[in-house]
Amino acid sequence: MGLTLTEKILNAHIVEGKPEKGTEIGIRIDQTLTQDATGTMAYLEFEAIGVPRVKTEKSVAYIDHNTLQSGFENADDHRFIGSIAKKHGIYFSRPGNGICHQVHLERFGIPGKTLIGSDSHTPTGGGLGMIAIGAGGLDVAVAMGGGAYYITYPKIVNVKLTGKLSPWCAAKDVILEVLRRLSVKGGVGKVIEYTGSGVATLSVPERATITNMGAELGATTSIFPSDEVTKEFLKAQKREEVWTPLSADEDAVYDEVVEINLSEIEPAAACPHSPDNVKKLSEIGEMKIDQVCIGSCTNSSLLDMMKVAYILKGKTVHPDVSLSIAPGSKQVLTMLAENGALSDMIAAGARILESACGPCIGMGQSPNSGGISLRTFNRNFEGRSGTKDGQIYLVSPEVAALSAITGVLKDPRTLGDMPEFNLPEEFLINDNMVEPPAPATDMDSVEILRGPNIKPFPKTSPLKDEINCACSLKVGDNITTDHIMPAGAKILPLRSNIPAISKHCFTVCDASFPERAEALGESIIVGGANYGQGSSREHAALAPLHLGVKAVITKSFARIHRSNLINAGILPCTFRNEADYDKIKEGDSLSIKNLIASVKEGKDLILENKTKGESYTLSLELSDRAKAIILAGGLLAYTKENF
Ligand code: MIC
Ligand code: SF4
Repeated sequence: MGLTLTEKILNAHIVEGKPEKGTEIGIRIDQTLTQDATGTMAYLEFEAIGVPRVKTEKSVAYIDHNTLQSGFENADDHRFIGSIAKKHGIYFSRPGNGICHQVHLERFGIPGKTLIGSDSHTPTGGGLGMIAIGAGGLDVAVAMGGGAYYITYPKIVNVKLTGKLSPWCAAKDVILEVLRRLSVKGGVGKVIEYTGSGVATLSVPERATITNMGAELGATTSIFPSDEVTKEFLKAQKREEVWTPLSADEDAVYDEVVEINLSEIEPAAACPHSPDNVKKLSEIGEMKIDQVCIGSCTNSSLLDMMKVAYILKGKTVHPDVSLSIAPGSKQVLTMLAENGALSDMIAAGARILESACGPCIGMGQSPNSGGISLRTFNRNFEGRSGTKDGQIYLVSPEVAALSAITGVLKDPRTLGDMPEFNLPEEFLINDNMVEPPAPATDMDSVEILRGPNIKPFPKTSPLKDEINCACSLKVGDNITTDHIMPAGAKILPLRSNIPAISKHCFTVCDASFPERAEALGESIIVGGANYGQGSSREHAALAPLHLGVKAVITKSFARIHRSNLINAGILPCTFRNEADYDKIKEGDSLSIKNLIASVKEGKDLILENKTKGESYTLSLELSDRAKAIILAGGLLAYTKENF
């Protein structure tokens, strides 16, 4: 029986476990990446593990998220990350060099390699034929130290592409169609593998848009084959030598097949407040808009920007609209400056932002009250833009640009003929903003620069045999990490300070939660289905840990967040009977006994609701390694014991 591309790469990297679906495997990690909002914690954890030099083939630390620097905190974090990278063998992509995923695709990604990154959009690398997975900071720290990364051997979904995109229809519309069909829960436990004759019609940046936003499916990752198109891209990046052809065997067997004819794809938008709330533009109609933001790791490549510049050329941004553009990397921005496209954007009235995440993570450019904002980004969760009642629609760069000048949501097919947009034969290569690490022989002389906002990893302790506490919070389905640990310009500066950031935990849902949890000392959170979807931020586990949360009981969890809870030593339990969810109320007094033996033996837990005088069965499906982590009180303690 033939193999899928996912199986080929995973199997070649397995260091623990067997290639059996649904079982846990440990894989060797070739490359890691971090960004600054998760990076400080990841490097504090790496330091705590105590390995002197990274053991990966390449590890890169990017600064791209917290670049507003409205106080000393972010600048201190940048200096900390720069110095720790230099010491321990990590390449440092300085602020200004671009968004981690865009730069990694351009300069570092290699077909067939494994990459984990402390950012949920790490699967962008799947556009180059990598197995690229988003993970918590602690998992990345362990991988930098040479440890394996553990995942459940995934089911593999084949998205078979045929046909060719019609003019003005985009890769973004393709992934929106996949999201419409599969939903934000549809990818959990799965890898999405793209095949079919349509693949060859898509450039690497277009493929990367699709794999990037596969994160919104909840998928472990997404991957395209490495073919002649990949080779041309790498050649244009002067990296042809890293290319290898990679694809699934003809007779590969998939767990599910989804067929998409690219010729039938139409411009679409993900409507508020979920990336899978997808409608065709024709269904939404030409509604009036207030803001357009173009950029983010999903849509900020040179190709995207050239299309935007073409549409804006000689026009003026509509008087009722504010347009911001953030090209994804220094390479993209420089090339736009050199070929004149940047002038066309500026002349049209675009507000040019630095090459960074910016508005995507609520770092500036929040829309007006109730404002309708079209964004080329990947997430439109409520409040993420910084404006609680902002109405965010996710669209392609083509839709965004044309709407910016017309003032309404506009179908770009009304533009008529589309010129051919091709990637350049040679990209402009200048890696002067990537600092190589100090040679191993000099590492002792590198001083680590630590600002006052950088606080150590929270204390954990081994699992106790009993939990007796109250339910401090009950929430519904599809809670995102933006609900649990909001981002934005005010809170992001606190990413290296868990006690301070914890004061904002869950405040989107309930402003009094942090105080209540702290007063209770210990508590349990109850949630619905797909709890913890979205970002990889381990802060969504570390803040509850700091606030004394011992267990989170839900109908189901999103993958990365569940691992982050285990890594923090918090029990991720699910209801055996989902109807029991309805029986618990906030404030109920809860108790779980015999924890140590139940965890060791993999038995169900009994949750006693003392307020109601009822008991419910909870399942806690843990691999042997996860059991050991939970018993030790988290991955850091476990790693220190076992490394
Ligand atoms: C995001 O898009 O939500 C982020 C910000 O990039 C996060 C990481 C973070 O919270 O720091 C992610 O996607 O993992
Ligand atoms: Fe940055 Fe936004 Fe991409 Fe996250 S989704 S890495 S915040 S650009």
